[in-house]
Amino acid sequence: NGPLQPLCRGAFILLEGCDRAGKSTQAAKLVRKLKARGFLVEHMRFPDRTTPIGNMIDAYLKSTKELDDHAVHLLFSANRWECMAKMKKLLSSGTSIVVERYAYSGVTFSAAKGLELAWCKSPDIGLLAPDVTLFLDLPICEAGKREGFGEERYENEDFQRNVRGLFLDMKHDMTVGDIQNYARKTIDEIHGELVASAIETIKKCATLPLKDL
Ligand code: DGP
Ligand code: NA
Ligand code: NA
Repeated sequence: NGPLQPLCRGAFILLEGCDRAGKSTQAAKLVRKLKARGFLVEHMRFPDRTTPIGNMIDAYLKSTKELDDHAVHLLFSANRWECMAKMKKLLSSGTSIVVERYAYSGVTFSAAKGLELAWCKSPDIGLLAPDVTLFLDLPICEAGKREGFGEERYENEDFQRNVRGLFLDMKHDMTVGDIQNYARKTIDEIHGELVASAIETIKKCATLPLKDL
């Protein structure tokens, strides 16, 4: 008969950064740690290559398919839109999500090809907004030395330098969360800071409404 407990929603925690910056490693470690601490959490990544739209994106990234730059841009955005229902359901049922890449990658990768910034942003307007964006900012020359760099389209140092510049320009744009830089630290140091930031975000957002980009 006491007061109703407010239903706590999950937090949308986004990891962004250039290629080979360590997002997948950090996302996996973060999800494991949050689960071990008793939080409900799921790991997601964009592009989600498992859907029909994701299959087209995958073929494009592996250069087995050529596509117009605008068409590709819209496919990446559509790939985020098709996951919105699932993401909203998880968050509103109290599960947090750790997501690799999102609309920042969408805008920066296309703008780095020369597409107009405002045009690049428009298809992502209305997507669920992240509660915090954790930007892994590895120097491009170091990313370029990492295993596998160069296997996919976009993985060349000049292009990645452009993308990084655009990421940094967008710091105060398109998000309601902070962007934090995690450069030049060890995997475990970065991990510790991401865990602290994620837990702070989960607590802070529990009773706040979800927002859109
Ligand atoms: P990943 O699976 O995180 O390595 O991403 C694959 C590649 O696709 C990587 O080079 C980044 C790029 N990418 C991710 N999201 C987008 C997007 O929305 N638009 C474009 N053009 N590229 C993207
Ligand atoms: Na990649
Ligand atoms: Na990755």
